[in-house]
Amino acid sequence: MSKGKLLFVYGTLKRACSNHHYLGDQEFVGAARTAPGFCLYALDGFPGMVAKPDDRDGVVGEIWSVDAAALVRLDGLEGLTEGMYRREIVPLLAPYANRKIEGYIYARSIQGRREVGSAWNE
Ligand code: PCA
Repeated sequence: MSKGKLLFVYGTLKRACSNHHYLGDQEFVGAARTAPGFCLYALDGFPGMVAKPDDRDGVVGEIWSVDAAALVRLDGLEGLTEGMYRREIVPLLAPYANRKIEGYIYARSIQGRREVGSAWNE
């Protein structure tokens, strides 16, 4: 039984990462990777995914099925109303291609931040 909306997570919300308890009672669907054109930057103990036109590898993460209440908590955590992240459709590779699944795109400047490539493992 699906909880609701599918969400792509790539950072602290992943299993074994620091904010994963926000997804604790939600449903894991599977591992996923974005289409090429995205990369991660290290922010203050968490990553930000941004578009990078010449990227070839994409970003790895997980698909979770989340209910409406959890999504409200996650949007609060990710600072959507403060303009920290935007929740947007992220193009993913198979088996999630063309599924209109959203993830959190970093919405502030990455100037001076360290690029960490495809995977967040901190
Ligand atoms: N949390 C969200 C966005 C970045 C972060 O650390 C995630 O895991 O997808």
